[in-house]
Amino acid sequence: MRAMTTTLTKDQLALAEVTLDFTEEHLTPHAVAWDRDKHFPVDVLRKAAALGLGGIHVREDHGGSGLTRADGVVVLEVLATGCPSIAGYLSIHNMVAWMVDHYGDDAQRARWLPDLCTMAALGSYCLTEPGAGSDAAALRTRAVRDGDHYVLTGVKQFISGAGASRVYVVMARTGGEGPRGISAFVVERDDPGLSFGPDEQKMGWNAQPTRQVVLDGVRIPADRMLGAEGDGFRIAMTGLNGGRLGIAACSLGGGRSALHRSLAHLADREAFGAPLLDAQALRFRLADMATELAAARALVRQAADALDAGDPQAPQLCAMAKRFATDTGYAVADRALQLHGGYGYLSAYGIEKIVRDLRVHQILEGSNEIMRIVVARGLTEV
Ligand code: FAD
Ligand code: 2MC
Repeated sequence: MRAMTTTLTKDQLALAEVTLDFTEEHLTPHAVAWDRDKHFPVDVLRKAAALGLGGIHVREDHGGSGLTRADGVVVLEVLATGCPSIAGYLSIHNMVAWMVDHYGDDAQRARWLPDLCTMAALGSYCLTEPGAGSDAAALRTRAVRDGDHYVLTGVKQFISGAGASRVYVVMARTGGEGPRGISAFVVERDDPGLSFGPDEQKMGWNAQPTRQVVLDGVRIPADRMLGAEGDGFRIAMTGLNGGRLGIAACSLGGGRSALHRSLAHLADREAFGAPLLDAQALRFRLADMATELAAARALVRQAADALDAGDPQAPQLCAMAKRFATDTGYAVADRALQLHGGYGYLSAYGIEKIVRDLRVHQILEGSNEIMRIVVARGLTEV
C-alpha cells in the first residue's frame, strides 16, 4: 500500500511515509480486535500525538504541528487504511484542538492546547442533541449567565469520545432562537454537573465510545466561552468545514484499504483453473474502484486547498468533498466485500468492518443530504 501516484509535495510524501509506518505498526494489526472488543486505545492515540498528530492544525507555540489542511487529509487517509474508527476520532479531536487554537484567547490557548496536542487530554465536539441533529441551530441546551459564571443545562447526543475526553467544546443557547443565539464553551470532564450516558451499541466505529453528554446545571466561569457571545454557531460550522474534510479523507483511506485487500485476495484465490484476478469482469471492477477513489481524492485535495487559501467557496467544496468521498468510500468497500465472496462476510478478514465503519461517514458531521443542501445553497447564491 506504500505506492501512491499523487501530486504530493516532498514534505507530504515524507509525512505519508511516517504515518504509514505508524499505521502498519500500531493500527492495522489490532483494528479487528479493537472493533470486536469495543476497545478505545488511548495509549495508541498518545503515540500518534507524539508524532504530532494530536494538534495537526494547531500553531506551534503550544505544541501543535502547524500543518495545512492539504497535509491533514494526507495523514488521515493513511491512518484510516489501518482503522477508520480511530482515524475518525483523531479527526474529531483535531477539529476540537483547531477550534480552541483558532477561537481561543491567549489564556485559553495556553490552558488547553498543550494537553490536547499530546493527547494527555482528549477532545470532544458537542453540537447534536436528541431533538436537534441536522437542524443544529434548533439546539436547546441553555447557558444562563449568573454573575461571573454561566450555568449550562441540556443533553448532547452521540458524542464521540465522551467520557474518555477531558475537553468538551459545547454549543449552547445564550440568546434567542436560531443560529445567532448560540455560543461555544469549553466544559471540562471534572466540572460538577457533567455526566455521561451509557456507551451506545453501534454498527461500526466500535473502537471509540459514543455517549450522551448530560449537562445538569454545570457552572463554569465566564472565561470558558470561546469567541464572543452569539458566535457559537459560526464557530461550530467553521470547525466542521475542516472536520468534513477529515471524515472524507478517512473514507478514502478505508476504501483504499478495501481495494488493496481485494487485489491481493483475487490474485491469491483460484477458481475455474485460474486466479480470479484473471477474470476481466473482476479486473474492470477493481479499475472502477481505483478510478472512483482517485476522483474523490482529487476533490478532497481541491477542497483542502480552498480551505487553506481562505476561498469563500470552501464550505461548499468541503461539503461536496464530504458527500462524494464518503459515498465513494462506502461503495468501494461494499464492492470489495462482494469480491471477497463469503470471506468478505467473515470478521477476521477485516472487510466487513470497513463497510460498517464507513457507513456512518454518510451520516455524521452533516448527513450527505445536508451536504447537498449546503452545495445547492452555494449554487443559488452565486
Ligand atoms: P436527523 O436530523 O433526524 O435526520 C434524519 C434523516 O433525515 C437523515 O437522513 C437526514 O439526512 C435527513 N434530513 C434531515 N433534514 C433534511 C432536509 N432538510 N432535507 C433532506 N433530508 C433531511 N454529533 C456531535 O455533535 N458530536 C459528535 O461527536 C458526534 N458523533 C457521532 C458519532 C456517531 C457514531 C453518530 C451516529 C453520530 C454522531 N454525531 C455527533 C451526530 C451526527 O452528526 C448526527 O447523527 C447527524 O448530524 C444527523 O442528525 P440526526 O441523527 O438527528 O438525524
Ligand atoms: N461554514 C461557515 N459558516 C457557516 C457554514 C459553514 N459550513 N454553515 C453555516 N454557516 C453560517 C452561515 O453563513 C450563517 O452565518 P450568518 O449568520 O453570518 O449569515 C450561519 O452560519 C447560519 O447558517 P444558516 O443560515 O445556513 O443556518 P441554517 O439553520 O439554515 O442551516 C445547516 C445550517 C443546515 C447547514 C447546519 O445546521 C448544518 O450544517 N447541519 C448539520 C449539522 C452537523 O453537521 N452536525 C454534525 C455534528 S458533529 C459530528 O457529527 C461529529 C462526528 C463530530
